[in-house]
Amino acid sequence: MRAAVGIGDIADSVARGVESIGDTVSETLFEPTIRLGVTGLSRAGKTVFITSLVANLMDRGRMPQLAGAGAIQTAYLQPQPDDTVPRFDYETHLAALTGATPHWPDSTRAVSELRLSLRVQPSGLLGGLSGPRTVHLDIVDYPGEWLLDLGLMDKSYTQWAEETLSRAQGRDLAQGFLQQAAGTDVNARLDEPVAQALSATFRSYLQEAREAGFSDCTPGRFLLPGDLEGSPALTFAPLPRPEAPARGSLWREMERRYEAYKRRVVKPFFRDHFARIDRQVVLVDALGAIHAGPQAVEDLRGAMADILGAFRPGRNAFLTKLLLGKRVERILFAATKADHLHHAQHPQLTAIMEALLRDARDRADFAGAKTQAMSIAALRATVEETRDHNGQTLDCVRGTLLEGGKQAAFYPGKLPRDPSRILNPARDGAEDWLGADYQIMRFAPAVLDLPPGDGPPHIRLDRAAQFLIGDRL
Ligand SMILES: Nc1nc2c(ncn2[C@@H]2O[C@H](COP(=O)(O)OP(=O)(O)OP(=O)(O)O)[C@@H](O)[C@H]2O)c(=O)[nH]1
Ligand SMILES: [Mg+2]
Repeated sequence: MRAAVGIGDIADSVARGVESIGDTVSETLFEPTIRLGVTGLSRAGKTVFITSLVANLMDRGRMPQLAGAGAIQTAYLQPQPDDTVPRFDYETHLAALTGATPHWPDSTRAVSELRLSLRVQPSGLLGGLSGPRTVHLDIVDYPGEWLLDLGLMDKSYTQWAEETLSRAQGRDLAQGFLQQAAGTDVNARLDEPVAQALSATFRSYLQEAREAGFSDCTPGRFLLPGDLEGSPALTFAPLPRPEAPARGSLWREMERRYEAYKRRVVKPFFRDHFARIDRQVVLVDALGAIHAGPQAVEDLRGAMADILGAFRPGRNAFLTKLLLGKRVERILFAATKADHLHHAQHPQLTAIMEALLRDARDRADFAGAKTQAMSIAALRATVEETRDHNGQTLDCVRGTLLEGGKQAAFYPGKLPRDPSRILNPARDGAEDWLGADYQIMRFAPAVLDLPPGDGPPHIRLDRAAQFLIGDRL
């Protein structure tokens, strides 16, 4: 019997409007789908997060904080609903992490998707009466860099080029590109090699700017081209508008390609992926940035504010139209790789994440979405160890070093209780952390000997799952 469909489920599927058109009626009514977006800047830990989450949802022994875990009878992978999106290569990534000689998975460069279906036995009064139901969890992995392109949708080529060129004026890194642009007759007839050379120089400038810690590096596909490498939509650059742009000129063609980029690259991503997300996790390598110094933290703050800005649709006319009132219901903002810190320091890391989130939220609210900040490790690569050092006890972590393969215990430094001690020097442009030093070691994933029923070890992945999907189980 399948009578116990909650009013909430029906209301939900109605609210999901656009998406449900493609679903069959029975699927919409009886088999609710949760679309979970997983994003973060490159190397933030997206692939490891998805792999470990799926493995821990299939074997739930280490998921005590996921309240609905007991109700899940089975979890299994199914073909995803979107035929044209690459499948998230779960098996390969899991084999990398849990094989005999575990290693971190390869970097991924484009959007991918995986459907995990959960057979759930509802609890409560009606639960016992109805049979189990199926909840589909569609997990979508996409680069955070792509969200930064949202700002382009409301901008013409002239506006974008003007802003980009004026920002570049003050930067040493940009001088090569600026000179090349200044030496080009932008109103001359398009000459493809000239367009390509300008675009190539502009792109290396963007990449260097990104590495130097600037976060306003659009177009996002210039940093992470995915499968569009070399296509005309990615072969443009900002140029000053001539008085009277001639037909067939370099400037006109650049304008056309910029518009093509918006129409053929940015818009489909927001329409086909972003606009359909119900729940979102934004992963952040906060410890990596703290280790790299105040400028990296300030850059991270800027990029996170921009990324989170995409979840406040009211600010962008294009997105408001696209979403038709639908919104992301929950956003988890998670510091990853917390296994680099002894748990005694996790509250400090979480406080830094909360401060970053508040900073983004203060400027406008997330249209009613629930938000939470957390420190997690999707795959725990260390164990904790307390050591005596010159009469003091130090809370360390121990693991296998990625380089050399030796075991080592290591003390990362003491994070301040007050997050402003990290964020203020960053904002004030400090060169380094006064009187403090933060270390980070790269550990290899540990060799695992998993008891039946247990997924890979993690830190608070169950709490993260509870926040993201617990209410829907
Ligand atoms: N110790 C530890 N390291 C982690 C964890 N998650 C990720 N890492 C490290 O971070 C690196 C990047 O993780 P990925 O999951 O590949 O990150 P990504 O965001 O998918 O990266 P791209 O695909 O390149 O954008 C890994 O190679 C590990 O070195 C974790 O839970 N613990
Ligand atoms: Mg990846």
